[in-house]
Amino acid sequence: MAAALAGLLLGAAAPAAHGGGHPHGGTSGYPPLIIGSPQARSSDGHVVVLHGSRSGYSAGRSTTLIPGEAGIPDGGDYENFGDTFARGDLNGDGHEDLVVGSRSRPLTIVWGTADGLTGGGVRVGGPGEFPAVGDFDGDGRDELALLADRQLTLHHPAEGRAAPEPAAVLTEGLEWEPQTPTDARSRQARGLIAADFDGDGRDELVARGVIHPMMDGSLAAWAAYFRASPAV
Ligand SMILES: [Ca+2]
Ligand SMILES: [Ca+2]
Ligand SMILES: [Ca+2]
Repeated sequence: MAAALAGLLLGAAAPAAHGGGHPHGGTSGYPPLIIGSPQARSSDGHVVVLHGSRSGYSAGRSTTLIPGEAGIPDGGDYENFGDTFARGDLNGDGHEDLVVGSRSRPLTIVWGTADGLTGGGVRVGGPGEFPAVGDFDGDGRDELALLADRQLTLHHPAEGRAAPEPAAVLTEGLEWEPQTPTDARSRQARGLIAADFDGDGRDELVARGVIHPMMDGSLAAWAAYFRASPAV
């Protein structure tokens, strides 16, 4: 199951921090804590991974993921790397991977290894898309879901370290789709969460966003629940 987008704020150096997660490895006590800082480095952004120990976290036990370094693709200036993220084992190798979003660039998958998130990265999806990772078909393998302003796309599990391929557009044919060009322009995605809400062993998705402006100039929020089980 993905532990995506659970909120946690750590200190002034983490302007956009998300955390939580599940232990893996089983011997180090506290699980790794992921902190996205999209405003860091003059808005190029980075992600800090705090490695847990039995006594908690310390700044001395951390890794900083920076675009252009250690095999992570470089998105250039103002990438806002770390604006969103989700974690899970996307290629089924037993090591947790991290999907990192950006407002202005495609997302990046940073591959996990036995030494942590050191396997380099690959691009996936489009700019500003929101990621979530979960086992949506209950086969024991994680899949990636990406929410754009106008559609929600499910991806196949990754093969090796290649980018996962799109498998299905979950919003295709739904009334959820924009009905007019005006709707299409005004609809904005704001977040995507994967969790097993009904306890059946398969993860569901909750997408949310806003539509603006309404006729009176106000902002309307929307949310959609996807109990997705297509073959992927
Ligand atoms: Ca993996
Ligand atoms: Ca699955
Ligand atoms: Ca479920």
